[in-house]
Amino acid sequence: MRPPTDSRCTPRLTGWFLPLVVLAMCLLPAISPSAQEAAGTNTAGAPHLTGKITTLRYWDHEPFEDPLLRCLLKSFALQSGKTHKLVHKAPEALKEPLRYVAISSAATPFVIAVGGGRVPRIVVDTDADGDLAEETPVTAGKGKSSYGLHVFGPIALQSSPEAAVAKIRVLISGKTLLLAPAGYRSGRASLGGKRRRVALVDLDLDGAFSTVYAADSTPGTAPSRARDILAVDFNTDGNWDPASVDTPPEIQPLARLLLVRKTYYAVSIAPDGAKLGIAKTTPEMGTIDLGDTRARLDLEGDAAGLRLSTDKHGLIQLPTGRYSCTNVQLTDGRWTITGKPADGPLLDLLVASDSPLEVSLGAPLIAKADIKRVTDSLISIGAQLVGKGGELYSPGATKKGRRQAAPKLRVISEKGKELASGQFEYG
Ligand SMILES: [Ca+2]
Ligand SMILES: [Ca+2]
Ligand SMILES: [Ca+2]
Repeated sequence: MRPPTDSRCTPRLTGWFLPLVVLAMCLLPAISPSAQEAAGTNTAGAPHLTGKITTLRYWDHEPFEDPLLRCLLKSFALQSGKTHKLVHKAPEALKEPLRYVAISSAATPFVIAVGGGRVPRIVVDTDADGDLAEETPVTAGKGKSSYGLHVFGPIALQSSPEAAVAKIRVLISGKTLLLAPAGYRSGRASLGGKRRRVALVDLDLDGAFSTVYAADSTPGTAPSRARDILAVDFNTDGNWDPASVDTPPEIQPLARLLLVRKTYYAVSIAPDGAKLGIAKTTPEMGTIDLGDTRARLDLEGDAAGLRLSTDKHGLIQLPTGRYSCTNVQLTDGRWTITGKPADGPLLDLLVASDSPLEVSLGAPLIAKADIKRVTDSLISIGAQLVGKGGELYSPGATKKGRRQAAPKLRVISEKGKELASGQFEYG
């Protein structure tokens, strides 16, 4: 096993300022658990496959040896304790002290218990019934524990008697547990005039590869993240880039449409993921109206994952559906500044065909200091700009594609005397 080396898959604060006091960060790569925590699923079994049909083969991989699974690893903090609220029968075969983690990002939440000892053993509630006494303990794979990581699995899960079986791998390092599907399906499909590698991942671990955005989540809240993944090697470089600049993100939550250049494709998937249908389509369209603001939005939704810019009238045309904005890039043609919606209406946008959806974001931007007390004598100060829609921007702007100097900080007393000063640094 190799340690993680693919920096594109490691969460970064690129474009954000590290606080003046740099806090120790997690040593292991992970998709933020908070971004994956919402529950609820909508398993959309495709009624029939349409368009060109591609056969996808299942590949079993070690998470750190596969670029796609490495990007999808999720990290969880292990909690000490003799019991867990989701467990009514504790594991009998593990030595104390026990540690637990609840995997709430799965279609059905389940618990993993970790036993003490030099080489940890784990018990997974494979049927999510809260009973760990019936489960068989798993020992880390031989010869696969290196760099302080213990690797377990593949372990089969079945979230309900009707559900298909999903397989996971679990990695443990100290107080951190990492989880990934044990494999995924992939093949080559014809898209946008080229044959491109595509992959399907059962990310919510319900055994089906066709789980899309849950359109029935509570209005006004961020939609469910429990959904599967469609990855497309858009730039045909053989890698999966979750945040490519010049192409759509290559790793997207699964949706019913896929946009390649200016063409929409309808995506249909057999629930077992073995067949993928892709057909050109003309979807019903709606409009987002940003008024005077010029911006590029990254959107996730039941219709599609999209990266779209306003036209000269501040309008964005897109398929009707329910979306969540994940990134905003404001621009005036020369300057750009990027931010993320923190909460509020940008997380839940309902686009219909009858009238444009007016969305308020961008200027005026209000400067805000993000102050945290690290110790009694140490304070961490970060800088943020807050937009009209509650979105948070890095104060670092780019001009004609070049990043400008980081801003400075001055701490002033009530009498106007400078007490301290410093320069923010890019992280
Ligand atoms: Ca069980
Ligand atoms: Ca699934
Ligand atoms: Ca690529």
